[in-house]
Amino acid sequence: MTANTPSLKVRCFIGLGSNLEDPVSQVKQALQELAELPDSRFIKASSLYSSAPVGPQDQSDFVNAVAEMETTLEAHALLDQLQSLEQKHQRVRERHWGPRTLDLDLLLYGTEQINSERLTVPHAFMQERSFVLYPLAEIAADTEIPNIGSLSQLLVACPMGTLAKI
Ligand code: ROI
Repeated sequence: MTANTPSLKVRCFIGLGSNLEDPVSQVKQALQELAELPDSRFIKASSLYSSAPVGPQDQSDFVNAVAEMETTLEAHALLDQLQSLEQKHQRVRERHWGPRTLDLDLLLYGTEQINSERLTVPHAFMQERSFVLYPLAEIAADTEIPNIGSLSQLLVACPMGTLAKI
């Protein structure tokens, strides 16, 4: 069996973020929808967190969370599912690093490193973003980030900043 055998269950983590159109409801609704994805099992989600925007500051604070799933979908097939959920939320994304209705990022897919045109896993910048690392630590403190290091080491170098549990 190879890592790509479709029936193999892969543990993965998805980052959720929203700062438009009632972000708490957007994230809660998206967690529900993740639980209904085909060929996947929802395991758990972190608390919801608020944080000041990383990037342009002239936008509202974000609501963030991280979900743990188990899936038999190949990574790009899972990405397709996540993107169609984003579309369902009539995702608005006005500009690069600007406000958005719903962002669903595939943070980790098993221990795989993926660099395709559509997908970078581990997710780019996750190692320096408190709104990813602290929610992830809440549900999976022992996580190793492929080619980067242990989550506990990354947390030492990443202050919580404005991040707060809602
Ligand atoms: N900032 C925060 N705090 N949370 C996010 O989810 C988030 N997502 C983004 C950018 C615009 C980079 N900033 C963010 O895509």
